[in-house]
Amino acid sequence: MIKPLVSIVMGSKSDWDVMRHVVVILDEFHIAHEAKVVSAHRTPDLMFQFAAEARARGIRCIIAGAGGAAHLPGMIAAKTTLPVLGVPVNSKHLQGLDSLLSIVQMPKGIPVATFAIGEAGAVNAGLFAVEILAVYDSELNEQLNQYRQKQAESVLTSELPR
Ligand code: RP5
Repeated sequence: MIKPLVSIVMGSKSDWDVMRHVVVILDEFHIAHEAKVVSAHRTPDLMFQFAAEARARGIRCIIAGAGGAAHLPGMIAAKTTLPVLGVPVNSKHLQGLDSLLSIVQMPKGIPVATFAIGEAGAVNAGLFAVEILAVYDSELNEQLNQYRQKQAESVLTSELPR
């Protein structure tokens, strides 16, 4: 079995609807990945073990999505020096603003790269992970250029309804 390079974790199965967009991006770039539920407050011991062992397993970066009091990305970042990319998941009562602030307002010393709330954040976190891996991989970088080229073409050929 191919060893995953990117680990996608989320606080609950209910985050999958947002986090599945990360998987779509990583699949598109053929990046080996894994996805699992790891909860900061419901399974704290698992979270610590996961974060502490990730680097030795060959993981290069972790994408962590959570909603509400979203401490998962920050707590994982506290236990590893791998880059942690945080995705704020839309929440029921505060539409993800709580998630965003919980993830982005990390006190100094332990960084978490924070993305937009919901699907846009999940897609961009996936693309950012590809960019991290492409720093020393010119073939992957070429794929990123092609992705952007396709995106530009779709804007340039878009037609508005009359
Ligand atoms: C967080 O609480 C999860 O990341 C999720 O976004 C939120 C709600 O979880 P469930 O009650 O749906 O399991 O831990």
